[in-house]
Amino acid sequence: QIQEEVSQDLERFGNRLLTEIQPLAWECASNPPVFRQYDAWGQRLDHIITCSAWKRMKEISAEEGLVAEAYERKYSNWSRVHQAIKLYLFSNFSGGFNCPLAMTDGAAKVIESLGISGSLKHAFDHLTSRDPKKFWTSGQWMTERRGGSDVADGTETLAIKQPDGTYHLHGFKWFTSAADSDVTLTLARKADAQGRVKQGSGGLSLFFLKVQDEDGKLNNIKVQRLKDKLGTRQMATAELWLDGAKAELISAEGRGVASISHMLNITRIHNTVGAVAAMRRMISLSREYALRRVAFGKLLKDHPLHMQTIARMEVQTRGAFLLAMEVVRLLGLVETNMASEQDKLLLRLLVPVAKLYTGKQAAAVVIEAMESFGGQGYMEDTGLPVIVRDALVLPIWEGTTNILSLDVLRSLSKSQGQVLAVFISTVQRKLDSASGIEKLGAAVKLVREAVRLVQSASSRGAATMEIAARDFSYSLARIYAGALLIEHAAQPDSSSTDVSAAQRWCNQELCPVGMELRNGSYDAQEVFLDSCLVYDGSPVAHCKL
Ligand code: UCC
Repeated sequence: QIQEEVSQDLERFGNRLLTEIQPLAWECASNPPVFRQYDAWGQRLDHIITCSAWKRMKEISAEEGLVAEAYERKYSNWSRVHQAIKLYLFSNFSGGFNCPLAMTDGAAKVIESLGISGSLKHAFDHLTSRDPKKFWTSGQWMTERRGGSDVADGTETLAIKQPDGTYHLHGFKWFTSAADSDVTLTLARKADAQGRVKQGSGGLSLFFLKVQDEDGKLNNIKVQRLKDKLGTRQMATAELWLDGAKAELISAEGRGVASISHMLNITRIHNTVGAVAAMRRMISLSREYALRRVAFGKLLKDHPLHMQTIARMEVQTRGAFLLAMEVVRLLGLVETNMASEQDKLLLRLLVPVAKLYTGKQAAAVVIEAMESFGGQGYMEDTGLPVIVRDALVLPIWEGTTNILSLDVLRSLSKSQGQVLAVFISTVQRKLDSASGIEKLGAAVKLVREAVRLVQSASSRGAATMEIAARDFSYSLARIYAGALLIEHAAQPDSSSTDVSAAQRWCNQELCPVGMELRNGSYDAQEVFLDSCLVYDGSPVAHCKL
């Protein structure tokens, strides 16, 4: 019953994407936002002007419940999967509107995690509304000049308490994406009566603010300029001065990072879904092209080397898709109180793993797929460069690969290794589902060996683990996706291509951290050599120069 209802909704949405939404996406790409700082008479305006198609995307997002779906929970724990599939379909046709949706979902999640009360109830209702007139989007103003990664030390914005209990924020936000949003969450340091602030993570609190008042006047915010970005140009990212912006403290004092991490985890999941969507879209186009394009006397599809190239991308995309959906499945369980403690731990680990791995995969796959069109792939009027540019932000936005690798280690140390224990037992269970299936035997063996290696790697000291963090995280991603592909291929109704995808995935190096440990890559001498290689000599000598 549910499956039928959801399938019908997805089919209807798919048709809407092709007929109504795709042309809007083109319009968004051709009419990026414009910043008008002054009027003809030199009066400050600070208007970010967006095109009508962008505004329509907001209405459509509400109508389709692209955020609401996750909070109405009509399908209980499966609502998140339904939402994720709709976002997966929407992503490449959204004209960049998937970015504000990610942050809006994240803001709703933060409010839900804090308990939906008082004025936040009002905001939550708007953020999760299906009514286009009522629907609000949210920003996430976290990055300041001193750091997008090192938020704890990089945040300088001050919050000064007012007699009415609200705060005035003063500071400069360096990247504020979807700057035309209705509301935002932001971090700031609360000043005491003497104007002193606490430095570091413990000095940061989380604030909620409306970007404009009822008359459309900015909330003591000045727009310095719009960012000139490589991609996501349909969406306004701005530099903003907060010059006494009125805000509400919504977290416990000093718990800003922990509170906003709920938002980060949601936006990282959106990032993962967007990464898989970009890969799938490029492969679909590439596959179509191979059916039509003739070279050297035959269609591209009849050139084995060309098919091998696309097949390799296909295997990557299938692994990424299952990883993304597994994360979403776990999120759905946690949000409906149906998750075990193990599910919660697994989700904590897999969010950064999936985000960092699929972001890198997407960047590689979209470039490879662009190449499969030859010179045409490089031409703007094919629309392909937009997909490529937009995908290149995926490894950067919401935490770079190395920062997320460190987050993987954070999840390990905070849980005293429990996340890894659950990871391993879950992988083993998935592999067990394929026991006795001969054609999957070799793949199962390879994953089991990789699990043994990654477990042994995890027992290294903190200093080694920090240097190994990226390889360790890649190993987790490859092992988990391998187990998912095997589990999928072990289903009674699986196809031969499901089996082949599992086999091929597992034939890659599944545990790079084990390999690099054998190579001694994390030894002190190698680490010193890294710097020497980077600076072509001793790093000390370089400094003297
Ligand atoms: O700048 C950016 C934009 C670039 C491009 C923009 C244009 C294009 C846009 C296109 C859109 C499509 S993006 C940059 C975004 N920045 C980030 O994502 C932040 C990256 N940095 C981190 O994630 C760091 O790891 C921090 C900020 C979380 C580290 O902060 P701390 O304060 O040093 O970390 P702590 O002390 O380890 O954690 C503080 C608390 C702890 O909880 P308690 O106190 O209870 O022990 C942690 O367990 O926060 C908790 N925590 C988390 N909990 C930290 N991270 C998490 C987490 N992921 N999940 C749960």
